Amino acid sequence: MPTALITGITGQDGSYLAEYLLAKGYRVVGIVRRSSTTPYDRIAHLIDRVELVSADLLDQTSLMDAIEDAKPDEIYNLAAQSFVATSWTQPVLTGEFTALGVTRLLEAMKRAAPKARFYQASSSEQFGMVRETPQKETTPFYPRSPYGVAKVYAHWITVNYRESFGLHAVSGILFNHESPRRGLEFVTRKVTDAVARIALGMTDHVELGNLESRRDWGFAGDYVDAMWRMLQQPTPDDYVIGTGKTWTVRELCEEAFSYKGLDYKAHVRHSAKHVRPAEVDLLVADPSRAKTELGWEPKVEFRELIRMMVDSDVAAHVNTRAAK
Ligand code: NAP
Ligand code: G4F
Repeated sequence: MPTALITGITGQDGSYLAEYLLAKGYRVVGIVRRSSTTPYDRIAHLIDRVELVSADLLDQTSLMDAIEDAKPDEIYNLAAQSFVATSWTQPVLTGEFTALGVTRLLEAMKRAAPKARFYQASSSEQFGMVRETPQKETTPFYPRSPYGVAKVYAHWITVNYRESFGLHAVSGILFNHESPRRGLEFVTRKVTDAVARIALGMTDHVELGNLESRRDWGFAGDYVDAMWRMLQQPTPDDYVIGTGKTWTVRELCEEAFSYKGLDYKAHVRHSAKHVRPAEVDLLVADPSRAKTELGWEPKVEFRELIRMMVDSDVAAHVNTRAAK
């Protein structure tokens, strides 16, 4: 039974990856950081089947201990300060978690499990002000936020440890991926949750920023399969993962509101509070290399994804009401 160590197991991707690897027969060890509460909502259904260890990307010793104890065959580094907007208000902390945290983890792996395979969660935010469209593995990076800058560092330190020390370390450059487990601050979930609350009469509007930016949105459940496939390759390399289609935030609103028979124009208000100091205007992947070499393709398309999220948010609010 192979062992996988997942940082960020309590996050959106970590929960889907843990499910996926358990179904493949892995022993799954997840790193959680100490908290006065136990915010394990996304993995509550898996809690008896995974092992949790306490460690933090800010703390070198705890990472060394976690790797020494777990003895992983595969390490998936999904932990990060992952919300782009927060990276302007907490730029130093974002750099510590999202950039230097990766060096700490690679250093721990080099010393405690040099034969393990390492996955780094790179991001399409690294393409930022895009140099070509669609974006592929060779497209130059031009990050537009402290988060994007931190991810570029994390990407290159992963390449560097591969080339310097022969570690089997790869980066998946993943475009936006969403699900009913997406954090409420990200725009897809913010919109689907608002549609649910408006449809149930709990509120009448939602405040958004820029409606014209374009994203390549896929389903998180499909993307964790790509992570695993990358680590099974005989030679470590980096891959772009996305759908190859792009939608504006405005089109996201149209789709989500019209699904419940609503007109987004009557419910979406502009708020300068949600406009970013620098924007990433257009992201769209060229995932052809992943298709050819990994045999990976997305299964859930945009409309199905948004409807799945609206349905889930409606059900959650109905259940909460019933429980009161
Ligand atoms: P997420 O839901 O925000 O989850 C982030 C995880 O990181 C949480 O489990 C969080 O733990 C953990 N974490 C944060 N700081 C930590 C620290 N100092 N030490 C240990 N754990 C820490 O993010 P996601 O959407 O699942 O994304 C997973 C990874 O993929 C992230 O690295 C993200 O930047 C990257 N990525 C995401 C997308 C996307 O569209 N989702 C696209 C490209 C790349 P707590 O629960 O304790 O907060
Ligand atoms: O949903 P978002 O916050 O995601 P963003 O910034 O694209 O980042 C996500 O995807 C990255 C991959 O490219 C990941 F690396 C990262 O960790 C994260 O998962 O914003 C999407 C777009 C932006 O253009 C933003 O300006 O939506 C626009 N937007 C407009 N109004 C808004 C809002 N975004 C948020 N979060 N909230 C708004 O009110």
